[in-house]
Amino acid sequence: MPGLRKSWAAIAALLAVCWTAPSSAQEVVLRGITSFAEKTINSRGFEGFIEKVNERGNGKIRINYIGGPKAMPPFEVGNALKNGVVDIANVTGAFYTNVFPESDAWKLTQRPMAELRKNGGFDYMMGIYKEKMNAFMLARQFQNTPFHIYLTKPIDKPDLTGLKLRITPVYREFFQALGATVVQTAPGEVYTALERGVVDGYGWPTAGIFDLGWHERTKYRVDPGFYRAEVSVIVNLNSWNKLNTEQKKIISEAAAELEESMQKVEAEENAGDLAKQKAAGIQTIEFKGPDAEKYLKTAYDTAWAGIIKQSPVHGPKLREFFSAN
Ligand code: 173
Repeated sequence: MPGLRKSWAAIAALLAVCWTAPSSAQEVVLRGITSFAEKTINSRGFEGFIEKVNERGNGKIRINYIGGPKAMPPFEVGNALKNGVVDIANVTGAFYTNVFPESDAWKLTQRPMAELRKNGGFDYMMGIYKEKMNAFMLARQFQNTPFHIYLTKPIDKPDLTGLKLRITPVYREFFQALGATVVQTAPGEVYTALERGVVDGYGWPTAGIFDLGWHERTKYRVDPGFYRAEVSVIVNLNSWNKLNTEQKKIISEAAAELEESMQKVEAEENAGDLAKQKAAGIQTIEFKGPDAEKYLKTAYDTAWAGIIKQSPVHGPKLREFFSAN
């Protein structure tokens, strides 16, 4: 039966083509994770970046988006990236101070990333990333968004005595210096802590409290905001070094576009959320004049003291690079 033999041969040939297709195309797949809930403000930039890479990657490179805190607890993302359990991560320094304490210093930048990339500050920090995390930063998404104290009870001066606040390493020294009792939780536990009255408030950036329903349990926002939130795309160095020039270019370009485009996005998100907070009945407690000055000075001085205490060599150098004149 020559006809049948011929069609078997055709199927075999087709199978052979299919079989060899993936390896001949040499598509590299990177595992990507976010430390913030999927589709919320701090993950959306990363999700857009992945879409871009996957569109342009076109059989050469792809990011397999594993997801958010349901897939991996936020405070474990740093170690997972260091060990190559994931290749690329969307995360903030405060979530991996267990890998290296200086990571939390990004919140203290008072110069734009574009300037830090030129003045040596970025490279200095990348030296620490390489040594302690086997990683480097592709893009910082947020750089002009301050943090605030959000409360369920009012205060009338910069004094948190008698209040218990939810923190991450971002806020620890500052809130304690103002007299608060603190309890560290991942963002995913904040709603329940507020609901049960376990905490009287929490630290968080200007935007994002609506994403997780916290506005329902929040009565006051304290102004002025302090520090500058940092959420970045970080990549494992071994994973990066395995990429060819073209694959690196696709990722680097998408990352540069992300860092650049987020500046407009974050300004819009912040203005939008401030208006929404007002409409939701969240009152502003605003410190002015000497109170505001003292509040901000305490914020920066206590945080730098904490970093320098943990890292006596790098801490003072980072302070020089990151601080305003
Ligand atoms: O409050 C937090 O969970 C936190 O540290 C953080 C950092 C950057 C952006 C958003 C939240």
